Amino acid sequence: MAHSDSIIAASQKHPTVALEHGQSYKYGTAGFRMKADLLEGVTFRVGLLASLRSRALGGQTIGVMITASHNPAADNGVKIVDPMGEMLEQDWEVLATDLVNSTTHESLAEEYERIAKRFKIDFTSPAKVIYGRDTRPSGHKLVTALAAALTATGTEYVDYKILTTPQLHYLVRATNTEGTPQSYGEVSETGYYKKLADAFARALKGRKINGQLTVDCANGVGGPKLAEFLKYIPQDKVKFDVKVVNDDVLRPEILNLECGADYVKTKQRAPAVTVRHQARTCSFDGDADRLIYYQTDSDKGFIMLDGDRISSLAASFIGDLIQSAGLSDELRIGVVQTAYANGASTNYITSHLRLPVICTPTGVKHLHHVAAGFDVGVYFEANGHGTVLFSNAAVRAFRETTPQSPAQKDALDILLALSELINQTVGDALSDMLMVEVILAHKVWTLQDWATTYTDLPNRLVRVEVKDKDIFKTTDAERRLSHPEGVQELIDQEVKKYKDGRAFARASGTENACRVYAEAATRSEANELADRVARIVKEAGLN
Ligand code: G16
Repeated sequence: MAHSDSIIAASQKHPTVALEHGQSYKYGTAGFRMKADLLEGVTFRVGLLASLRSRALGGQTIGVMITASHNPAADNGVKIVDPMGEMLEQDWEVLATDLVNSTTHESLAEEYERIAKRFKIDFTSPAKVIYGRDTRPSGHKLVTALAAALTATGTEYVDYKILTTPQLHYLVRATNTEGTPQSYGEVSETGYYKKLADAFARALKGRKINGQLTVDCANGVGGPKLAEFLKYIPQDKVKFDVKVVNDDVLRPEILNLECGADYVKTKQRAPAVTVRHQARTCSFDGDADRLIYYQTDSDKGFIMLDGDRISSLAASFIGDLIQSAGLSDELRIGVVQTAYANGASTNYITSHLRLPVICTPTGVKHLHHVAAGFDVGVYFEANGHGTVLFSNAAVRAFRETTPQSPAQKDALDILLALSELINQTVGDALSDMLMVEVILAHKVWTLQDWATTYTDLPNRLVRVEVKDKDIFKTTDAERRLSHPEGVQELIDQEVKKYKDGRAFARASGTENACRVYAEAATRSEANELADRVARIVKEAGLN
């Protein structure tokens, strides 16, 4: 009973709140995410689990991130990051759910001991946790609860204060690889900036970035962090003209409000404050792990380059480089998408780029896992969340292949720089933005050039309020509903009526709502199909 007394005493100061309608807490796609005032006790308990996880893994450092990303300012969330910077292993999500739903302080301590016993945890061994939070004011209270759990369990910890989510992922991996041949970078926020700035300059290889880039930071943590990063760019080598907008983090109520990547993608329109015709613009979300590019144009209207576009741009550029580097026979490239990927993008990647595409359920943890099976695994959700993973064999080949020509040397140098520029732990808006800028500079492309690679099928995403989203269960990588019974058949009947029609409904993993996606040959048909499917879901969700 190593920590029971201290856990019970500390837990009394950070109790959980019973949810309405007897609902229970669930570790979902993005950890626990909900109204911030429900999260203090939850965060305390997540601290207990993070400590157990560290001890179970021989004292490796575990991360905890406090953020509700694209959700409204009143929400917050807490999630655990595994040693190599990946999302928490799925078996442990269940343990997190059990621990958080313990009804009393005593049963919480018992559950903690049970997990410790199951994993043969030695409480005399060290445990280490590092954590960060986004700019939400509620983060203060939550980190206090987290620190109380770490103290109660004799866990060493470092509070990195305000960070983007991908920065915390970087720091976890950097900490666990420090001093090893796999060292991921200096263990500091500065180390992250230096690594990215150096790789950015090397990947550009003297190519010029074409004109100013406007960056909408969703009034979140990405604003101050981007401003900080820009100071590290070697001015003698790179001219990068960035205009930062929506970077007010002092008024929490405007976080993600009518701006940011989620707003742009869902509404398919630019935030009012960035509307400047012809400006190359991109948006981060509230914790800077999603990225969407766009431009408003008097002739063509609104051009949006979402996660699917970033994915195909990266796959085609890296694929060409691998060919120029003479490595196409050695390295396998693949693309991972979700059901939200526009049908035209999937078609372009398979038919034009001739690369394999695998579809997984929503949630970067699913995509990341599958992408890691390739030598170069490109994964992006349509919402702009994603990255490109390089296997050890790929990085070794970039580093050790002896070039036979200047062109081959260039390709190998750029590939190596990209493998350092692109965040290997998780989707990272800042790192992805730099990757896009590098590719556009090499291709000498404008956003219009990029947009002409294929034509998106018109599509619409709708959020549907339902009584209990958990009655909606899916199959086939979320492309079909298995429950409530009969609902999928109703959706199928509607889809059949539309040319190039495709639609699906799924329960959100981050909000108490269902999402409906529809695409069809024309905008009005896509809208109509989305409305019809949303009505079916609304009706089914009344019970
Ligand atoms: C999180 C996940 C993403 C997912 C998104 C929306 O993003 O990390 O993988 O696409 O939620 O999920 P859902 O539709 O299930 O609510 P973020 O940026 O909010 O952390």
